[in-house]
Amino acid sequence: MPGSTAQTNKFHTFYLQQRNEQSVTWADIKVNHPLDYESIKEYNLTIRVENNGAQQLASEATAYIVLEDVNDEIPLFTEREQETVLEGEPVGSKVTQVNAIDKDGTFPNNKVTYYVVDSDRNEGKNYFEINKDTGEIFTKVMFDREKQGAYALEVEARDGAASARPNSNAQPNSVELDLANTSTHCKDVSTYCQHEYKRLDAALGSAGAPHVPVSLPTFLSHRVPS
Ligand SMILES: [Ca+2]
Ligand SMILES: [Ca+2]
Ligand SMILES: [Ca+2]
Repeated sequence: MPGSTAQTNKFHTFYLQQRNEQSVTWADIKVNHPLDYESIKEYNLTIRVENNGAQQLASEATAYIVLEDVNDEIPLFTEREQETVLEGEPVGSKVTQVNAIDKDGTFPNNKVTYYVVDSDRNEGKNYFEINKDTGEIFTKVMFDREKQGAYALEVEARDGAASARPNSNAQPNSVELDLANTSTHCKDVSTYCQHEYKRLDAALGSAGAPHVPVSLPTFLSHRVPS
């Protein structure tokens, strides 16, 4: 019997299918569509049985259905940023901190670990390192703006269990983020800095699209050095 809420089967998430075995009638509880732990974790179904006799008799029972979490959510970065680091700063200086959220309901399906992407096209991989637990990014070299003024860095967020998504080959879910880092020596000349930022924006607009089929927030933050 459908109740008044989703948890009590208002939307016919579950249905009963009767079958007869020898002289016993069974009722199997089946689902009409896939369930999502992140939306509803428990259901509470009222099941009613009636006879067909002249005097109608009936009784009701309650079935509690408790879902188990699977690793179906992908970590997503909460922002996509450009950051600056001053040239001449010592090795190990903190540049920024990235953050990704995994909406899975339980550990380790929602445990996020960060990596610098180890690919040839990742320009920044030799210049920055990332704390795998916190997402803090640090410099590995001392920068010289006259040699190179900006670096593109790709970082990855990965969750902590084999994926339950189709075609995942039991690998964790992961997503990559392109980050533009610029080394600058113009801390006090804000007009010049803004010009530099605009130039970076333009570059990002054309070439900075995420290269994985996962939607990232298009929010791009500016932090003009003060
Ligand atoms: Ca889910
Ligand atoms: Ca996950
Ligand atoms: Ca899940």
